Amino acid sequence: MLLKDQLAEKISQQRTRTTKLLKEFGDVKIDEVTISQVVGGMRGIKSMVTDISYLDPEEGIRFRGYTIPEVMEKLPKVPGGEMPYVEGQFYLLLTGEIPTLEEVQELAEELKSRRALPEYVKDILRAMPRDAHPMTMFTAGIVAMQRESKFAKYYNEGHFNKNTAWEPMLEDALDLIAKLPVLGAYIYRMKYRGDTFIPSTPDLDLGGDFANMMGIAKPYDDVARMYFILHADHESGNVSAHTAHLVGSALSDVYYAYSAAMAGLAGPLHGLANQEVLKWIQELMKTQSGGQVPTQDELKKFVEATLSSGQVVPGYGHAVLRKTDPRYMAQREFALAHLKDDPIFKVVSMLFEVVPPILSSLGKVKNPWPNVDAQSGVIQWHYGVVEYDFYTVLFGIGRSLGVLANLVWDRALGYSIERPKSVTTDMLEEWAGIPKPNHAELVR
Ligand code: CMX
Repeated sequence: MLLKDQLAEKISQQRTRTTKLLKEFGDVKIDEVTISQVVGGMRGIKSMVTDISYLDPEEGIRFRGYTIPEVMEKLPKVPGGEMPYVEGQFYLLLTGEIPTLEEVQELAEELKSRRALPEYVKDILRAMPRDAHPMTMFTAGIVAMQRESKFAKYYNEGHFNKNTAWEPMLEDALDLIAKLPVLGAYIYRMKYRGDTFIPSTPDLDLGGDFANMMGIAKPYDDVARMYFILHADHESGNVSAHTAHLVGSALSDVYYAYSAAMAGLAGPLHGLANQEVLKWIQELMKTQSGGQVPTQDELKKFVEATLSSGQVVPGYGHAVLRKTDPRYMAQREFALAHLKDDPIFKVVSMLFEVVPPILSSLGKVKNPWPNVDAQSGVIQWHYGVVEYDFYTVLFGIGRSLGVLANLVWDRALGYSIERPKSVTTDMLEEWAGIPKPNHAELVR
């Protein structure tokens, strides 16, 4: 496989760099940690390494050094489509090289041969209550397939070796990336389309086949490709990527690690925000303007009511980014070209003007600008995916590209089991110089 040959070469170069850093420069200090970082979700602490993507707070994400517009321009395009091959994004994330059309097509063929979803996964999904959240089904489907893990088999048969562990990890990553769109579409058609599963079509690429299995006509194939490419990775510290890295560090395989990551993605402050945005916009249109596009004043009133009830404005803000998310802008560009008259898109555009000044005026929000989730739901809605609790599954299919590339590299470079140290509140107070309260003060 061209991908595997290129990856093997890169791994041997990268191992030399990592070994040198550890052996010769292991004592070099790179950061200091404050109490607010320790108590406040480890924000900004530099404690993980990945070369797959880097999130600059001012510029946004770069995949292997390329900005989103560069990735969209340079990756080989699917014949007849506007968007690149999703497979090309995985090739880039894994090897750091923009693949040729031949390299992408070889990988696409490889993935096609791994698409089949085991029958027992379908049985498990069918045994679940139909009103279970699609992310619950998606997570369960992934963990159920753990018995297929080639890495677990390799480990259990006593073959574990730090030099070769990445190879069965790559096998698992390829299997899972190929199966996730089938799993997602199966859940969608079972839950929302009267159990009418559409089988995979072997001559279609990953994005095209997903659109086909969802039963949605063009240009939804390009929507799927764009969506999966944009959601592929956001460096390693976000909840889903970090969870997979943590679980994988115990030498758990891809199925365990990625199902755990999906449980994190299902949180309202992370991947669930895209469904929250659509729900919130529809509530806005229903309560403020009788289902029509609201005026700026009606919109402002709703934003303020959201904030005063103690809720966050979904789709706005970010833990690292400090500007408008370039993934928002890439989707906005697509929406302007394909659905600019859609009433929900009009509301999304109005929110882009109205929300940032309101959030800024609170004085505490570090980033008042929209993130990826503020834009993605409306595009799905426009093409008929109106069941918004499904949107996080779409995010989860895309996120596998970066997270699983990282897991392969984690094993290639033999990263250690993750085990940060915790401290007690007493210790923090002592380091802060706070005198210990006496017993009388404590009971007062
Ligand atoms: N609406 C209202 N208040 C917000 C806000 C928003 N969109 N974003 C941040 N704030 C508030 C925080 O709740 C926090 O308030 P308290 O001090 O009272 O707790 C304060 O501003 C400071 O927060 P921050 O440092 O700017 O942001 P955090 O790193 O704590 O949180 C995030 C980041 C994404 C969880 C937060 O901005 C948020 O809840 N946004 C809405 C949900 C959302 O869109 N999530 C998707 C994130 C995208 C992704 O997963 O990639």
